[in-house]
Amino acid sequence: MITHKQLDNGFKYIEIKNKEAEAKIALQGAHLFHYKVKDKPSLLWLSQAAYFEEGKAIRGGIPICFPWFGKNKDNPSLPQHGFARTQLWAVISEEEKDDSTTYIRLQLTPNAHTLAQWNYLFDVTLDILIGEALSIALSVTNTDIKPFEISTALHTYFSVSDIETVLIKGLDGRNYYDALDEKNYIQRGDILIQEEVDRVYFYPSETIDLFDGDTKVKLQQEGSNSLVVWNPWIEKSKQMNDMTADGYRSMVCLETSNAREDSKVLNPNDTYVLKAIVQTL
Ligand code: TA6
Repeated sequence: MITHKQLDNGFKYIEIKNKEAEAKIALQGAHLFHYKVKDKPSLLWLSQAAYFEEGKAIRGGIPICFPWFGKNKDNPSLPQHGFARTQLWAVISEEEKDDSTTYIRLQLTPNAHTLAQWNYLFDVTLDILIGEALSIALSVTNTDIKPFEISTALHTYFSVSDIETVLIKGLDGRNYYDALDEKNYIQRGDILIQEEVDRVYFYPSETIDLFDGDTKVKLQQEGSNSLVVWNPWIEKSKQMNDMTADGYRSMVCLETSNAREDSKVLNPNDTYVLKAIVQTL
């Protein structure tokens, strides 16, 4: 079942329920903020203090970062992670493919606001498949007559039972950029998080595994040569109005991206696809 809903403040979202899974997608940002497979815990983390308001990104789920990830290189005063997550997207397709798979396609095209921040013509779509697995694919086409450079992310917040006991596999031996001290390192072994972490890993395995007790979450990436790992920990959380004091303990971001050196230049008519498939095993 696909239902279009609205909060009292006018904030619009789509609710999806099928035999295998349920999900919620906000039209602002094409933001998937809930996904749960039957008899399994919610896969995505959502802050208890998240805003559901026009112009504010939702803290949790899968924010879409486009056309830049992090700070804008040329103008750091522009909004972090680009405008896609606070723009209203259009639903251009919705279909119940079978009783356990639902498909939604959303689209973002330029308007006065996007052109004022980034003077390029583009066609961006997000294809979401809700079923036993979650598939999410961001397609960017350059519809301009000049090339442009993009850096994007599916900034996925995973829900975990206790951050300090979680293990992330698939990054051993990879180079990473540490945004906290702005230096480069090589990862040795699997990742255990017991402090603030904000890193961009390059050339990760195609499959990243997140171990949380008996639960294993498998993340497969396509079109991505970088993966961001982030947890704000205690002090950074205090600086965010949409994080509760202990919210950081139940989340970790594993962000399928093309960040930093992995950014892409698209010539006119080029299309770039960034995709993540996630499944709880
Ligand atoms: O992906 C990691 C990161 O870039 C961090 O540096 C942190 O700022 C985070 O994203 C969240 O950004 P936001 O703009 O949503 O507060």
